[in-house]
Amino acid sequence: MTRTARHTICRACHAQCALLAEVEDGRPVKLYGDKDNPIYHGFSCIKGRELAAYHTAPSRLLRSLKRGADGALAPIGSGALIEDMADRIAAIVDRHGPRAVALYIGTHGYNNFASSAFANAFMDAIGSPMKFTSVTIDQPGKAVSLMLHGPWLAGAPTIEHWDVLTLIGSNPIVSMNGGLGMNPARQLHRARQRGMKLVVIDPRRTDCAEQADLHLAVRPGEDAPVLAAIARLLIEDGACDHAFVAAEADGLAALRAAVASFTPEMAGQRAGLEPDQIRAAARMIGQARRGAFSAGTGPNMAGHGNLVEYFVKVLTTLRGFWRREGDVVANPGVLIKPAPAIAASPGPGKAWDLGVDLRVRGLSQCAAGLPTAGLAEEILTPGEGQVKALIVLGGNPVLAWPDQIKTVEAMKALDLLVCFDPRLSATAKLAHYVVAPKLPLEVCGPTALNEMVGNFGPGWGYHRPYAQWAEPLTEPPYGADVLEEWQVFHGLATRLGLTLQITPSSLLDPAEAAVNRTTVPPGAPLEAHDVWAMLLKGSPVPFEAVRRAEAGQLFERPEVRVQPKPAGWAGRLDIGSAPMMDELRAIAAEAPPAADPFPFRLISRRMRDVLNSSWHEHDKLRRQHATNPAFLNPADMAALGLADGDIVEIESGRAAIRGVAQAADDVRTGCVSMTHAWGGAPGEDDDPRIAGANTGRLTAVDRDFDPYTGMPRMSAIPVRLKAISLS
Ligand SMILES: Nc1nc2c(c(=O)[nH]1)N[C@H]1C(S)=C(S)[C@@H](COP(=O)(O)OP(=O)(O)OC[C@H]3O[C@@H](n4cnc5c(=O)[nH]c(N)nc54)[C@H](O)[C@@H]3O)O[C@H]1N2
Ligand SMILES: Nc1nc2c(c(=O)[nH]1)N[C@H]1C(S)=C(S)[C@@H](COP(=O)(O)OP(=O)(O)OC[C@H]3O[C@@H](n4cnc5c(=O)[nH]c(N)nc54)[C@H](O)[C@@H]3O)O[C@H]1N2
Ligand code: SF4
Ligand SMILES: [Mo]
Repeated sequence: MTRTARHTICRACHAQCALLAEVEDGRPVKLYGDKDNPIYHGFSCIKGRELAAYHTAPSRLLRSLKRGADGALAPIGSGALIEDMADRIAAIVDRHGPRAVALYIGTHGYNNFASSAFANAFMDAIGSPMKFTSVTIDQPGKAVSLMLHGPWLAGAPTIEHWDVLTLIGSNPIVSMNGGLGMNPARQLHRARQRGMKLVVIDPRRTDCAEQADLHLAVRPGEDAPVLAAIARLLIEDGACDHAFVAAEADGLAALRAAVASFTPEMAGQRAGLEPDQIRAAARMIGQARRGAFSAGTGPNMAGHGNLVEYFVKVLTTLRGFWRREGDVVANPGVLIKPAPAIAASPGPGKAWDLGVDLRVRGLSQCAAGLPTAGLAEEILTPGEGQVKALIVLGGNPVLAWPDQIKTVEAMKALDLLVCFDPRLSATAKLAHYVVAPKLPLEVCGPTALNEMVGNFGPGWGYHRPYAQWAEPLTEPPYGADVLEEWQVFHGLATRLGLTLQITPSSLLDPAEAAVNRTTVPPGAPLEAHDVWAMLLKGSPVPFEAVRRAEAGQLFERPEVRVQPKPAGWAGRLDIGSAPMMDELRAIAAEAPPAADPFPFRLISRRMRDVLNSSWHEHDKLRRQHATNPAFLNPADMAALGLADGDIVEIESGRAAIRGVAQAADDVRTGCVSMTHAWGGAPGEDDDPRIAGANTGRLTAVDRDFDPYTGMPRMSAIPVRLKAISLS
């Protein structure tokens, strides 16, 4: 037996870490972080190190499944699968029109861009606009607020230039969300050694909060008042960069008026903080020469997500923390072509009503996409345009969407549910077809996803011109009949005689991407490399060069400096957006809360060893937490008469779930901190000690929802608790 070491890319989450694999007889036997990698410096997490086992897990589907006349799922060969599915889709389009077919791309539909590109092209080819993704149940406020504020074309400086970082409900040391880049703990350590200050606003003392200079343990859902108070203090105390604001932004007067009532006392009262804590944060931010703000899923899901993300941008503008004329652009792009580096903004754009309307709750396509929180109702609402077929690509609606009760009802109401999933997920269990895909180490691909998310904000993606390419490291297990997702969509199109137009992922400008599409006629012979050449068309570094970067490397790029704003440029940022200022005024006008029948707040979180609904069955990773505990402050545990391992009933206005209580002194009192995407479907998961509990069941999509994204509260959910016993 010979053991060889090979480079590969972990594709278990968006971070795309560089791994070294020890391969024996064509099988990876050991995976670990590559300490020589210039970006990751040896970083990996347990999921990446266990990625090989993920490929050979007993739960993995090695063949696709079809539901037969007897109602049971049975294996089907990939050729027959494609023909069968294509005919079912065609019949639905013929009978109900193309809008009856919807696509939902979840977390694992992005890592291989070929999957999402072919899925979207297939939807275009059948003529359906009903393309949904998990982005609208994640942090949609990022895209919505970007349009309300306007993008700053030159972007933000990278971490080595920050004197202060403010994290609002995000824990990148565990989640790899934005803020700290790759190898987040190392980045934070180095930045702090250099003197960077860290402010964390989070009801939980997170891994990042442990290292913060200031931790504001905010009451869930009360971030907007705190940020408004910080904005007010910056403006009042002269820490606002008035020259930058005057030159580049409109709306200061409207902002000043809207934040006027948000004194540190008023915001502190709402948020359960000392006014001096808010003053201290404003001072730290106000004294920094440069810095950054990054918000995560917590506040995005806690009721005022757009407003919080809007304030992230407004505060950046008030402090002039953007990249300026003459600054070096640290990463001028390798796989993804960035916006032109000009010290200017094209100005705000439309954030909703972007062309496609849903038939429910007055929702429309927003800047983050079609509201996924409205899709279950689209399926359940009869009439012209009703969705009858759903293709789920790497997602798990039953466990991950808000309002689990309605979601399951919708999945069951479909004429056709297709799930691309390597295991029989809670959603796949309800499907008519389960398509078994190849897994990451069996396919080729680059680090394009992580470079792409570099556009989400500071501390996302790569802070250097880095890329890696991976060839397949291993074959699918013996006897498997699995395809890449793009091959299935190409097969469906071929069967239906449809031509696919493949849009490059490298070109973010829609007009430029459109003219660089590649036409794929039905039956065209295609290899994975041909597909990647289409997807990387127009990339700053040509595909052929990237393909040689199997170890992951920095690329020599001509230096790019931020260019001055061209004469006569009209676009300006907007820091006083009317709908955002109205939302803020409505918060200020809220009456103080009366006696609350639901006095606790259930708050979202991530756990290191699982990724949403994935990795729950993995033995090695289950050792720490077999399920998703209900983490509670010890004082609350005592008051409720709960001990570790006891069962607690968590009841909202919508439903009740049962959780396993666990004391955690990092959780603010009055909060239950619990991760999502566990449990089974309603009626299925009796014992939370075995299956966990589904927090999505506590929410209702048609109550307390955001008018633009349709998202109900998925964090800061009002609940009441009581100890119960399970017999
Ligand atoms: N209450 C509450 N709800 C939430 C959240 C929260 O914090 N609180 N978080 C929200 C967020 S941020 C998100 S992103 C969504 C997640 O929503 P989803 O993306 O819909 O959910 P996941 O559980 O990530 O589903 C991923 C599925 O992909 C499958 N899979 C794994 N590998 C592959 C592969 O290689 N190919 C294919 N085709 N499939 C694969 C997995 O088995 C799994 O079934 O949930 C949201 N829901
Ligand atoms: N290990 C691991 N990594 C993951 C995932 C995973 O499941 N496991 N999921 C991936 C996905 S899909 C995503 S979108 C990212 C998300 O990445 P992050 O947004 O960083 O996710 P979390 O670690 O849950 O951090 C959210 C924080 O918000 C806090 N919070 C909850 N409610 C509020 C509130 O009202 N206000 C404030 N200020 N804070 C609040 C929580 O206490 C928590 O610490 O992580 C990704 N990475
Ligand atoms: S952080 Fe994500 S990409 Fe990196 S090793 Fe863990 S799962 Fe893989
Ligand atoms: Mo997410």
